[in-house]
Amino acid sequence: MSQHILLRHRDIPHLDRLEVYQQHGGFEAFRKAVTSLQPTEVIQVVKDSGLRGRGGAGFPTGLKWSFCPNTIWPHYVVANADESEPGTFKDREIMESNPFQFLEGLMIAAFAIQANTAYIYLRGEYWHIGKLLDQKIAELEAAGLLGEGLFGTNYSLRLYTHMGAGAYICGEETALLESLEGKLGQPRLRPPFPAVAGLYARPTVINNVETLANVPPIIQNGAAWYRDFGTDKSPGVKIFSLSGHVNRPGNYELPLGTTFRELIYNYGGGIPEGRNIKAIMSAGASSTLIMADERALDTPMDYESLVGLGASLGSASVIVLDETVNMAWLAQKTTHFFKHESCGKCTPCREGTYWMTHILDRIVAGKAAEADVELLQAVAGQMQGKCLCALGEFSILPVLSSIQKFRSDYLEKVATPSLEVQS
Ligand code: L3W
Repeated sequence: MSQHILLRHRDIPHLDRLEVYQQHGGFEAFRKAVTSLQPTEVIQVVKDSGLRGRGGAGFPTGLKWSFCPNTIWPHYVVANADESEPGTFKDREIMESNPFQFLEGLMIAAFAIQANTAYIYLRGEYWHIGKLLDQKIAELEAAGLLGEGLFGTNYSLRLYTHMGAGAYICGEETALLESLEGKLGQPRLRPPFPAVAGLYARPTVINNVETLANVPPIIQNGAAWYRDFGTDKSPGVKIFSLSGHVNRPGNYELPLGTTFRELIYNYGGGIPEGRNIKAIMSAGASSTLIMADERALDTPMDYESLVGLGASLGSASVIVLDETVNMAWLAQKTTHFFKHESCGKCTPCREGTYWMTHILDRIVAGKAAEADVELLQAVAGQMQGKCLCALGEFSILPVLSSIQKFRSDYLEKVATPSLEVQS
């Protein structure tokens, strides 16, 4: 897009400086919300805009905010900045280069649910961003945009950053809350959802960084303006993190509903050395592999259309795989990742990722029999629907889809059709 809504720093130099951000309308939306709108009105605008969660699940943002009961206090907002999905690197760019837009969105969310305290939970590897945000928060306090009695009203707000320790599972919202409370980062059973019993068992809204960065322009320009972008059911813009076998990897802010073909060939410059595309992962490692045929390439990337391919948009980390990739090898890589990141709390995920890794290691090493492919499929199938959180459920997606769609890649690796070679 020629003019960005989220990656505005690409159009406006030094947007990470408070005075520059304010010269370009910064914090007018927050001021407008606090001084002239009721919290319920803010929630209604966000609901009307159709904004959906950009962290993976696509849950309607305004609806999530409206779930916080007004009978239990205090309320909290937590920004999920634990960006850990392989192939996802969009929140990093927002926080590094357009930090005030994200912070303003967080502040508006806090006002909307009348929270006086909000936290930013960052993955451990983003320590430099934690320091940067601490500086920006101090600048906002000095400028009177954060603190007590904002704009002469009785609304007060404080922001705090909190560093994780580099565990993927802490991107799962309830594991994040456990970690933020100082406990081991392991998921809680839901329900209750955090909107009712979250941080310290109080109503808590947890939103991804990109979701929050959408909020100031929505409040400033209105819900109808936002709906001019994207599709009817998936309005707005999305940052697609494009990586893998493309000539120009990177973050691309595009309307939801842009096709894979446009992203990969027009923006990403196509596949290196003119090779053929073989598969696409649309949601990082947590993806069902999409066979990159003509139909798939012309599929709009939004929350609805990918379902037709048996896949999902997730956080829109689009990984492109060309014809040189063996999909059994790919499944081995993703499974090793999930095994390493499994928190161990639930047995299906802890044991399942362990055994899938072993079988895949054998297959990729050429030491397996064809029956091992069936065994792998059976292990993955036994995990399905039985894990405590999405991590375990997602770990089987590349495995099952690669067996289903790229079985010949497995057969290429299978040394002998005899079970005797199993170790
Ligand atoms: C109240 C109900 N709240 C659902 C809320 C829920 C959550 C959101 C989505 O994430 C994806 C996956 C991962 N009352 C509610 C309700 N909610 N029903 O809506 O919930 P759900 O269950 O559809 O998805 P999920 O399991 O929370 C699955 C990705 O999210 N994920 C997130 C990672 C995000 C980051 C990040 O933002 N930096 O790391 C991890 O599992 O990939 O696509 O808020 O509470 N009846």
